[in-house]
Amino acid sequence: MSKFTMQDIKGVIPAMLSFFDQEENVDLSCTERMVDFMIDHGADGFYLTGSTGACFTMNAEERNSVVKTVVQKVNGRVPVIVHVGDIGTKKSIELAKYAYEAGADAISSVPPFYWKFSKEDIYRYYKDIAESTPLPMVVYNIQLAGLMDMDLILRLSDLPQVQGLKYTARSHDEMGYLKEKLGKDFMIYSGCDEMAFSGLCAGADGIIGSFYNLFPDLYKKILKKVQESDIQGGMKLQKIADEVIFSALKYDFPSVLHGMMRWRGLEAGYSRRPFYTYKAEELSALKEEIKKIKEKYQTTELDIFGI
Ligand code: MN9
Repeated sequence: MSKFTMQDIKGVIPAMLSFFDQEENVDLSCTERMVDFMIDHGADGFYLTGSTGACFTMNAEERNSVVKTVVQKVNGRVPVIVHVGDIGTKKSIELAKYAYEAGADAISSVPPFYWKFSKEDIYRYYKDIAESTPLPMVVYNIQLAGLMDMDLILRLSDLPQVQGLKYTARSHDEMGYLKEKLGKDFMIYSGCDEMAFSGLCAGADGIIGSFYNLFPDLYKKILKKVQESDIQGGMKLQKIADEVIFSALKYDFPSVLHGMMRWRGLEAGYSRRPFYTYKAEELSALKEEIKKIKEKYQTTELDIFGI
């Protein structure tokens, strides 16, 4: 049974990568190491088997093995949200039931995608999954799956189990509006790592994203700046993070993150095809770019990369 309420799920939440070995098997011991690394460096929770976690390259058994391993390793230290999205309500329900039994604190899903589902289909998809377990549901609005409009989001938020929204869109005015309208107990998570600072300023309760695998510590400082109303300090840290992200996004994503985590001294596993796994030398130009960012901002924040 979860000891966290939905309102306890806040702060900096890595959308966890899935870690594979060189033969592309799910690497559960690497996954366990990464759980400790992220918690030790400020992670306030985990978001598992989502798009950053390459969930659509994995079968249900593999997704569940990640969930079980992480929930056990976390051992109640922070809450765990499990993304159960799939194109097939029954498949998602099975993943949701597993997440509940494994001890997750919330479930989440992208809308069904690929075929152009109607708003009514999408509504029913969420309703059916949300009603299949007692866990709260975090709706996930993301361009990759086709952004849902405001009417649909508001309709979904009326479902009692729908208690949060992960909002990976750049229209922060809408995110702020939703927070205002849905109230303090409806949790909103800003999903663009490039806009974490502005997302938090717009009223988001937390941030869920890919780069928090790499430097949750830097984003914890950004969160603190917001809490202290230090606009200049927060903007400076966000700019540093942004320049790193813009440089990293010139490479295959999220594969590049595994390589960058290695710079922090972590054995951070490999990607699964068709995601590419970089050799160290293929990322040397990126390292040079990051050195320049460090010099430009005269910052010690990027010393973590050993540059
Ligand atoms: O919502 C992630 N979105 C996608 C989470 O993967 C599309 C973000 O964390 C981005 O990866 C990040 C980089 O653009 O903001």
